[in-house]
Amino acid sequence: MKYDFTAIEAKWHKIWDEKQLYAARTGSDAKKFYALVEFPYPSGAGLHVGHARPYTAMDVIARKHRMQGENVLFPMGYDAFGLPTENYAIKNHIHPAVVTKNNIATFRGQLQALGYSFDWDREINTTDPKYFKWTQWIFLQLYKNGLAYKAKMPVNWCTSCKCVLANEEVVENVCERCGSPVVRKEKSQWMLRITRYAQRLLDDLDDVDFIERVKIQQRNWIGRSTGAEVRFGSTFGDEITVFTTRPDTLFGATYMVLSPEHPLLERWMDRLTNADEVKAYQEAAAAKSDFERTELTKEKTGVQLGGVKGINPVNGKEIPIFISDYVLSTYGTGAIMAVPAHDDRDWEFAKKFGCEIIEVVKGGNVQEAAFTDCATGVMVNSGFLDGMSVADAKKAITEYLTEKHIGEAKVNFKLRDWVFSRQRYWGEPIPIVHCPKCGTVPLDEKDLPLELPDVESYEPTDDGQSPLAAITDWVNTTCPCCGGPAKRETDTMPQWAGSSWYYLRYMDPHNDEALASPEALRYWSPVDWYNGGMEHTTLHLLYSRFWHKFLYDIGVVPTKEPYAKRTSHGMILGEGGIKMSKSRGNVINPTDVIAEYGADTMRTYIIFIGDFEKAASWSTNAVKGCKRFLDKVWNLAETVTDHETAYSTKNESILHKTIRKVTSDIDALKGNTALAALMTLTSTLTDNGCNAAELKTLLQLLSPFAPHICDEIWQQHGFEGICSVSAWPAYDESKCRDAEIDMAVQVNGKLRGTIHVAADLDDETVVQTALADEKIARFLEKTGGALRKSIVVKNKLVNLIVK
Ligand code: ANZ
Ligand code: ZN
Repeated sequence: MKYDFTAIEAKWHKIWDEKQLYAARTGSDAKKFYALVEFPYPSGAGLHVGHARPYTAMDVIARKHRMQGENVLFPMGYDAFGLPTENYAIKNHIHPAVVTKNNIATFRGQLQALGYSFDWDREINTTDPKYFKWTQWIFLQLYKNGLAYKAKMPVNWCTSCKCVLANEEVVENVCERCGSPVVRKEKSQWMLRITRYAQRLLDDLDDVDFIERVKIQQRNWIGRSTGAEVRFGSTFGDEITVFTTRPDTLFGATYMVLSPEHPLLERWMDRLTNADEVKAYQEAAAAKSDFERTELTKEKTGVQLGGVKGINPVNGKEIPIFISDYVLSTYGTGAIMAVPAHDDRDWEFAKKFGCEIIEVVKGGNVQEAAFTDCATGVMVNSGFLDGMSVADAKKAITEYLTEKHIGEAKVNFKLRDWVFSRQRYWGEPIPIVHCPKCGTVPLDEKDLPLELPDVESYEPTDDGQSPLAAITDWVNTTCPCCGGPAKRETDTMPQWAGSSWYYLRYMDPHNDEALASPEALRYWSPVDWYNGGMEHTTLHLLYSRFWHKFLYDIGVVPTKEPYAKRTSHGMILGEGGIKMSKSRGNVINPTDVIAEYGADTMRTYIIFIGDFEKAASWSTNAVKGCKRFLDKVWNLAETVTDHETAYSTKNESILHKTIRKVTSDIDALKGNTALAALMTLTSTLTDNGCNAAELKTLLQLLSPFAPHICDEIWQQHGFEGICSVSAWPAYDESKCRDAEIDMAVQVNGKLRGTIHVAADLDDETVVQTALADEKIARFLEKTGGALRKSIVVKNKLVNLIVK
């Protein structure tokens, strides 16, 4: 019979579905295993091979754990709100809901064609009102707990999406999504206080099994800095508080810098002798992004404030004050003491503006370059700190500042609050009403979900208003508090909202009373293994850890962390190692591969392609190689006609060894080497002959990778049950030893005997065994020759040259 993968795959999809073969059972006594992959954004382009890699890898793991008797939850859904759908809808005059529905249908079809063992009964869609009811409910809890607030602040504005972006969405000054330039705009925004969780988000990384590069990226993003706040005086009387990580260098502060947005400037403006110049500089700075402003290579700019001086609190020295855009308003206090001798940026600025450079840590030549080493230097020109190490000086000065009430120790985080509103249509409406009498009023929970109105046009406006603002019927409402006329909030939530808690919904997706029942949450939490893209490390992964911790604090979820383990995959590149892109025309569509070679080949190949964590490039030749491998399995099965229940002695050792290897490789994300071992096993069984027991084991080991063909062959041979839910084969460590073989022993090229040794034995041991053999030893004694040289042909013969 021919290996008709198309018919076989269709047949088994139907059987798996009818039998609900991969359904997860909440409350089961079996050990639970929750395997999660990042749900896709259902774009118009359909599923691509970049999805297939992590999905297949996790499916292999889920299938193996299921065969090991665990109660596996492996769910799938769609993260369907967002700009690309909305932009497509605008261009083609189709409602985003319709676009979403069509795209989801395409994705679902592709995912099913790949044969993933998802529990389809738990499928979710973030744009479903039954789902986003709970996204809105979480927002209300955040609001009631003081973690959601509205604030006017400078935000990142994408000139093309006409929408604000979170810091996490701005990459090198352009919009992460569309690549257009990002500018700064002062706007009133909904914010989430993720900063309140900064320390816990950092500390609890110690308790989870995330790959190291994920932990490092999150730690850097959270960016904890320890130092001190110091209150300087000024000749205008006002205090200027600065944040510094180097309070030890206080005696070396020769000027100060305020950010162009610093609130003191407005207060001082009338008294400054160069107010016009200062105002012009402020305007220029406002047009730049943080990225442009802090770029290290860029030339420093600034303006000295005329008519005012700062006063260093430790020595009473009057020093100039500048404004410069290299000081950000959003970090620390928005003001710094500048120590050009020991800070690179300050040094550059001082050279350009002719500021004094005073060395306070000995060790370099501070007129030539800033000396920034704090491990070796000794304090100088610093009064009572002189002679101390930097570390000791930090402690001493911080104590001094505290005692004199001019400063104190301070911890700062780089992490900023999360800008949570978007001026677009296709997102969750924020469930808030603005009442002229009562102010900001949250909707009643019983009025959730607050659905989007049906509209004709959802084009964004240039004035930065959400398209919802134009739908007066929807906007005008009554205040839940006083019953008077009020207006709805018209901004919507960002794409990241729905994905911040979706893993909880899978635990109990049809619940109308709660986001999930306490029993389901207790049973399934935490996610045992979550694989996803590195690009989400400081976005989705961090946001969802934040929401989870909040839900833990209000008693909704039972664990502090959502995910016990996090891994990440490398990218799939086009043939020849270049990035796949539409413009290059080298995008591989999994559907085409499935049509030509079958889903089992596609799955096998995407795992065989290389180290899971590293980038790998597509090779059509290697796809064909994987197809030939499955053909070989198919052909091998046709040779098996017996009903043996035990392995033959010939194949016993390789079978046990392969079980051992595949069992550990799958959980180590080394599916590629597991498959290599299965290819070797298939060849060996083909050469040696294969019995029914041996075929069964081969099929079970291969089943997580290529489940359709294995279920089919299993059924054709009348083996009991269904292969993909049969019990994972066990191995016996004692039988994993190497097979034994006979080797010919020659003396000076003539056959003189044979030895029985373990296969693949090292040359030296082979020679020693040959010399020790009774017959050979007697022969050598008789001829009286001494060994001069030996030649070993692996697993075949050893030739002893004697004289
Ligand atoms: C004096 C000093 C001397 C500093 C020295 C450094 C070296 P991190 O590690 O990033 O926290 N700084 C403080 N607030 C700033 C702001 N809003 N914009 C730009 N720079 C700011 O760095 C903290 C250091 O960055 C602070 O310590 C301050 O310069 C500067 F030898 O104070 B330092
Ligand atoms: Zn009211």
